[in-house]
Amino acid sequence: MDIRPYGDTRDDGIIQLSFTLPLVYSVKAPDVGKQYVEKLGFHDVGVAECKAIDPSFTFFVAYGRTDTGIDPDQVKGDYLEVEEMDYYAINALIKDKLGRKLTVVGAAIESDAHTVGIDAIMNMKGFAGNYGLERYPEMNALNMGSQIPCEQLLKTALERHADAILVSQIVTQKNIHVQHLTKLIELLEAEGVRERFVLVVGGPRINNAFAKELGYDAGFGPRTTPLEVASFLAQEVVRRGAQS
Ligand code: B12
Repeated sequence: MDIRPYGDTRDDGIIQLSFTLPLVYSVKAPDVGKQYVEKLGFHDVGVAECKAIDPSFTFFVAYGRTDTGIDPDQVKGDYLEVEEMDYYAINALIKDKLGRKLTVVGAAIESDAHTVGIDAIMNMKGFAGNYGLERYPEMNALNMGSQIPCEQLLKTALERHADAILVSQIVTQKNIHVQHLTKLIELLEAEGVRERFVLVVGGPRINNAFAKELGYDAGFGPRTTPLEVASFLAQEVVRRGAQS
């Protein structure tokens, strides 16, 4: 069954939009914004905000009604549904079911210099009110930082007998992330060690379906929290341990 946006009453189809036009502000500007939103197919359009943000740009907040709906049941994809646990339950699961510490190494690989994403997940201080993986007493977590060649990441993962490798890829210009992520998979396969690791990639333009296509076990996108990642790792490593 189709659903439509909720603005004032159920299914009224009202959406709020914000956008900037390369337009010098004038008394005509609100009408330019309104007619633009109408051209997008909205009706009953109102312009709530219209302001110069620069001598040659105008910013708008508008609302309008759409007749378009969507049936959520028709939306299919390869989504990762992590059963989120709390910090104490994750540590207890590892201790009781794995019987040893869970080892994880992480890095932003190759030319990618962005550290904040991998830090958010791994650093002791954590992110979004969650502790990072380094804080977990039942985890041995090593954050190698950024611009780490795939060879060095793999060498460290092997030396530390890691259960999981975490890769961050932020820059996606000209699909550079695909090249980097494929390089790591090819290296793991060439060394015959792909199956030893739970292989996870994250970044603002990563999703689970894309990660799976490239041969990774899971992909995490924007706004990922350390708890989601820690829950996934604990459950997946324990599950694999039970199978072997
Ligand atoms: C800070 C920053 C930098 C800093 C990085 C400093 C540092 N120490 O990290 C500096 C100035 C060095 C930089 C450089 C560049 N940057 Co920059 N940068 C940013 C910026 C402003 C913020 C990124 C950030 O810290 N986000 C906050 C973190 C918490 O979010 P996140 O990375 O998405 O991480 C979350 C999730 O994605 C996920 N996640 C991320 N990694 C992982 C890993 C795992 C395993 C898991 C599970 C989850 C996970 O969890 C995190 C928490 O929720 C963004 C724009 C933006 N607003 O996002 C541009 C941005 C990422 N940069 C960009 C670019 C182009 C560059 C440069 C190429 C610019 C240039 N021409 O020189 C260089 C690249 C250098 C290089 N070799 O990599 C582009 C990327 C565009 C693209 N699609 O490729 C962006 C989007 C800016 C833009 N709009 O153009 N940048």
